[in-house]
Amino acid sequence: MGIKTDITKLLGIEYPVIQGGMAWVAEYHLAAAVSNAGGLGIIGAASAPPEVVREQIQKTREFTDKPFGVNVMLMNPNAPEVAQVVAEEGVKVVTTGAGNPAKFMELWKNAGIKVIPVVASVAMARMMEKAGADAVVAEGTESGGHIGSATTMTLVPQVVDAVKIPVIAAGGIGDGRGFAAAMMLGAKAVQMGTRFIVAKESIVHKNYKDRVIKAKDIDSEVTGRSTGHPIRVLRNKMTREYLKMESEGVGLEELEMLTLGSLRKAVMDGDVVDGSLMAGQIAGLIGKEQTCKEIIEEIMDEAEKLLFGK
Ligand code: TUI
Repeated sequence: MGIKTDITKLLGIEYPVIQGGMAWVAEYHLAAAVSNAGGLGIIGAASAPPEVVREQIQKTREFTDKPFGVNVMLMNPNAPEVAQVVAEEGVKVVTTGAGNPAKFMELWKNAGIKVIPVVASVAMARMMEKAGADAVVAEGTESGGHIGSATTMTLVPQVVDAVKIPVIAAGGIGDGRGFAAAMMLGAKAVQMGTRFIVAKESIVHKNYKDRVIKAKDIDSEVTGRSTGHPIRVLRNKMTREYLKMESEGVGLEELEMLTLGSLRKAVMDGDVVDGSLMAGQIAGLIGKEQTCKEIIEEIMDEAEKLLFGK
């Protein structure tokens, strides 16, 4: 049966589990697999050119007839064109990250799209509700990639109290216990990224998956705090060099040279030495590769036992 919430109803999905819009990782194989498993698969547009995003949407449709979404990364200079493609293609759901999507809200609402901004603060959640968002993802600093500063434990209940629209919890959730805890904080669904990096259907290079699987609780590091773009990644040679340069006050441009293309290197080439291994703090809990169906069903079974004593 599964747990039905305002979010399963809003999105027409079976389980209240949404996949994170991870750059390079969240492409059509993963998105279609998550949607086919009853969650909401997401294509991460990241820095991809608009026509590549269109192709990804069309590919996803070949592999699933279930709802799926696109994450629009707002720091991408191409975001306006990507926003347009998403509207033209009649995508059902958009999530956004790393910025304020207010300027695209009218375009998306007119196209009948459900808009779910990812926020890292109560103020941004309130602003998004006013702008017409259908729900928000409250993402804690435990997450991988670009992060805010509040923890999931503190952010989620404060956002729940501040807005009337449904809240989706993200950051540090990787199993049924995390799911159940999110429900206790008032969330109506969870968004997970790190656990889906190691999905069988994820195209991420084996070396990267192995680093996630072997990661311990304190193996992540935050680079870029001094640049205003903090990014959580697993520790390696790249992070050691980056953090050293940051502490020496090296400029933004030189730092960006170090990370430029480094996520692609990690995901596609399996370069776990110089690559950027974005992952959340929950990586330490994740122990094996499983299909998206196995991941979602395991989490839902565990959560139902905890929440309803089944
Ligand atoms: O967006 C994410 N996670 C990401 S995006 C990404 S790609 C990237 N690469 C290099 C530099 C920057 C990004 C990797 N991981 N998560 C959602 C998220 N959004 N976390 C925090 C925020 C956020 C931050 C500020 C949302 C809104 C916001 O508003 C600022 C403003 O006022 O515009």
